[in-house]
Amino acid sequence: MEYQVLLEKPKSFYQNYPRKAGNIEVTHYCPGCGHGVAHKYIAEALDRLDLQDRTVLISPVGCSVFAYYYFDVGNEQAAHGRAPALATGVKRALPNSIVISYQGDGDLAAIGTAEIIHAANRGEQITVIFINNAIYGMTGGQMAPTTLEGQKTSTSPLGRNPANEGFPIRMAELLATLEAPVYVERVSLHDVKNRNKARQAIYKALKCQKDRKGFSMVEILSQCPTGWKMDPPESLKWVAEKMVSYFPLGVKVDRIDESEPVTRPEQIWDPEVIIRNLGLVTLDIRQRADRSAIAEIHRNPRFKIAGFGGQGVLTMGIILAACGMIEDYNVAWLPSYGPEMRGGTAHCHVTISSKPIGSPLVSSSTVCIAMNKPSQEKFEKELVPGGLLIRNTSMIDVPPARTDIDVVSIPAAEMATEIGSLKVQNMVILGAYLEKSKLIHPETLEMVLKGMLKKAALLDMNMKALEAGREHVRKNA
Ligand SMILES: Cc1ncc(C[n+]2csc(CCOP(=O)(O)OP(=O)(O)O)c2C)c(N)n1
Ligand code: SF4
Repeated sequence: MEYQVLLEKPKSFYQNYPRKAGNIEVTHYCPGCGHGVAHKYIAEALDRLDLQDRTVLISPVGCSVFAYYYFDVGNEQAAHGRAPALATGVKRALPNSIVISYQGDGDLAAIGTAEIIHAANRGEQITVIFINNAIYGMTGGQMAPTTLEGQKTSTSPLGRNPANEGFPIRMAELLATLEAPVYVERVSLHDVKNRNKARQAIYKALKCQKDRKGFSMVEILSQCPTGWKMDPPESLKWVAEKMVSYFPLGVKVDRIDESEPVTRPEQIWDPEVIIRNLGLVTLDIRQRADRSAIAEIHRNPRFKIAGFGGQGVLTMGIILAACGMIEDYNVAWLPSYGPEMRGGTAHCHVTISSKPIGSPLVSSSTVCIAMNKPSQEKFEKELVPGGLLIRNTSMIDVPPARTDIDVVSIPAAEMATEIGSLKVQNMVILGAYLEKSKLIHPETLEMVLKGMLKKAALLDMNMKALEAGREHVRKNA
């Protein structure tokens, strides 16, 4: 492999590192810390492989949480342990990006164990840089899953005892037992020779991703002088003498040469394919509501739909999202419910938009559907001025507190019971909403319901409920 020593600062770093506190010429890491060295090798490899403009670095929770201050690439910061999940999302949404999940051992091997194992097992085309410093550095030196036997930390003051705390986990070996990973190597930063090997391994892992070969991970044995209460030279010695003997260095898996470049099938993201696979479409005719007839407030709506579990709150959201997909909108549906089977509270966030959706969370809604009193009280506050509140007055005996919103009051539960089943109260509400907003073509909705409800009698009752809701709005307009 052609190798060139770079003496200048890699381009993939910012020239300086402006941040709230601290000297902008240097990083926030402690003197002698391994993170900065690992950062340098990543930046060098990105330069050499010409990947800077395509790279998204996911920083974790841990001492490296601020990696985004240093790398002049796309940056995201994940919740603790979730970097591989976020990396998966980024890579799948942007298949041409180069995605790096940068993680400490508390992050990757404790709280994030499930995420890393499943990302590796799925063969996500990401590169994981795993900094194993045998401790939780950021929070003051607690025991990590990689803490060595006998090692004293603030939470194992007598030394780690396997009888009590289990044995240190060898993550590289563990992931190497899986079928999918293409390249996994463990390296160390304790001397020049090993640093060069670390530099080459990081380059190789990123090249593996560039060549679309599959999942790669480099585990780096890295010194944490502060957490270990040592000076930097002592900490290097400790890595060499203690860590390397428990965590053997070297390649654990290398299937790069025998692996064909993988391209994930793009059509999987085609909404039409998804809708058909879900059985949501039974007809070929695709109708669209006339968008020019939709009032401004009802374009690109953001919903909060809430009630008791069992009131069809989540289903209402799914139906709306499915209708939006069929009519070529971007959609998001995010459910939230308690652990109870029935009777707990449930709500969902739904966004239907002709623009890209940044986040599925709806914190300020244009439509609030309240199926019961607590839902009205909790969520009407979030409506934008002029937004629409649809309230199921069968279950709400207080008026809305807001006076700057549009309100549709409808006794949906009573109307549904009259039609034949309390279960269709959500359809009464949906009918009312669609009549009011004109967002979705009636045939689109019928198509979705036909896909979901296979029994004719059930479909009939749901269609009646929808019509009853529409009729209510027409009469009370
Ligand atoms: C959900 C959650 N739990 C716990 C924490 C506290 N916390 C912050 S960093 C950290 C451990 C970091 O250790 P490691 O991943 O080894 O990284 P290092 O700091 O050593 O680089 C913990 C437990 C948190 N921020 N979020
Ligand atoms: S606490 Fe340890 S891992 Fe964190 S910056 Fe300091 S030396 Fe590095």
